[in-house]
Amino acid sequence: MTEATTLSSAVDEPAVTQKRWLRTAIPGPKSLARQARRDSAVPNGIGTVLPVFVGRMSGGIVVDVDGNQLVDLASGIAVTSVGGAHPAVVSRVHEQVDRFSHTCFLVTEYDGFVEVADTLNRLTPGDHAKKTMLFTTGAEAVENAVKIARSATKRQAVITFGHAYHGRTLLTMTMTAKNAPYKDGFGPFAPEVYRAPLAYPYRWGTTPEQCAHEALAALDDLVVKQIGAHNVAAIVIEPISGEGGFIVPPPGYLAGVQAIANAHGIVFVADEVQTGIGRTGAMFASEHAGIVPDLVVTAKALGGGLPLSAVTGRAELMDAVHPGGLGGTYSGNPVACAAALGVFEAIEQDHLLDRAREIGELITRRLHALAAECPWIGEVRGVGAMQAVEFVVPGTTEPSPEATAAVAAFCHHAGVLALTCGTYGNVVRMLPPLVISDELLEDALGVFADACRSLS
Ligand code: PLZ
Repeated sequence: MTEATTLSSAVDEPAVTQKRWLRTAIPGPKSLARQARRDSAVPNGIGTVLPVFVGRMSGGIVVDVDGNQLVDLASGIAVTSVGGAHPAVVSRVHEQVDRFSHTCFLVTEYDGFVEVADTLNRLTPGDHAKKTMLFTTGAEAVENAVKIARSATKRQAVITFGHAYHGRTLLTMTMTAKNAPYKDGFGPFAPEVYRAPLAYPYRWGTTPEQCAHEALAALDDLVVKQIGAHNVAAIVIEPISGEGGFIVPPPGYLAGVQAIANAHGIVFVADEVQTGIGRTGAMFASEHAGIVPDLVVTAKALGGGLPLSAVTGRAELMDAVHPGGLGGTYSGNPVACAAALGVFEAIEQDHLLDRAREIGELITRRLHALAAECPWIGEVRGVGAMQAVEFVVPGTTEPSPEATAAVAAFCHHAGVLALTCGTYGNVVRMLPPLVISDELLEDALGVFADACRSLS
């Protein structure tokens, strides 16, 4: 991919040049003209990072309706990891939609569903017997992982962590850590959800080893003393917290969490909705930590832009639910399954796991050099093509959401689509599509560096 400067697609238009290119201010006049209609038709409750309307996506480029070419460092929040219109996804989607778009797997069956399940059973960590159930959204899959764990253990309590994000439905919103904007005013929340502190090395104030040790002691206390281990159905954790700030836990921590779960017959669930399907340079982030979750939750990049999610896990757990206990009208929609098979094909054909690691190395090299000259950068962290910068008030560890917002705005106006995240709103994250070229990435990182230099 690195040598490619243009990418063609099925759209009957010239290929999109893989170059950042601004014709107008961002947002441009055509986006602005659409905004009034959007504002009157769509509620204020849905915020938009960058109010530009998109006309096309190709490789590492998002083309807006004004013809501006933005560098994509978002991938629609870690969804279009193989690009927004990868030929392997596009052709399979076309082929499937020409045949049929839906049957409901609860009514009649189709091959794509079983093929995606088989593939996830093969690719997820561990060589034990596994089964997969498909759903539509990440939140729905997390909810179902909890249902499966409760059904299998006959227990009710669910443990989640500080800085966690698991979705916006009642249960997953309850499991999510941050109040605003996700939970504020939406209570009462679901019962039997407990929260342990997350090992967050940068903010723990000790060595990483001590951080892991103390956070595990707190989890053990919660399980054994506060809830009672025999009441705990599941421990649910993101191997790297996504919305919470791309928090990479210290070595040994995730294995320690798994050990506590295993010791008490608690179902250990990895929420790999943001980290999974190649993002971190391994198919699953769990692999970096050497953990083997009982259940793995995937979504986002799985469907390559079409809504598809999954719970994959130990066959005996998955089969603990009574027939008819799992379902959903759109669960494992055939077009979304076709897209997922295209995603798996693209990852293999384009060597995108290797590419995610290369992207990670390139970004880390540039960001560490930048951190040495920019006092607003508190920490650079991430794994593979999931990298972030935490911004602080210079000379302190006090979060600076202001600097973060300023850097993001600078990038947006220069045509680089970067996202923020973090419990304190002080993290800029980079989630480029894995098909982005080195040249485009270097260009975007140059803009990011200029944005950091403009602080002070
Ligand atoms: N688990 C780890 O990252 C979704 C949220 C966007 P859904 N993250 C993006 C927003 O603000 O709504 C996410 C995640 C992890 C679960 C989910 C939920 O996935 O497909 O959005 O339901």
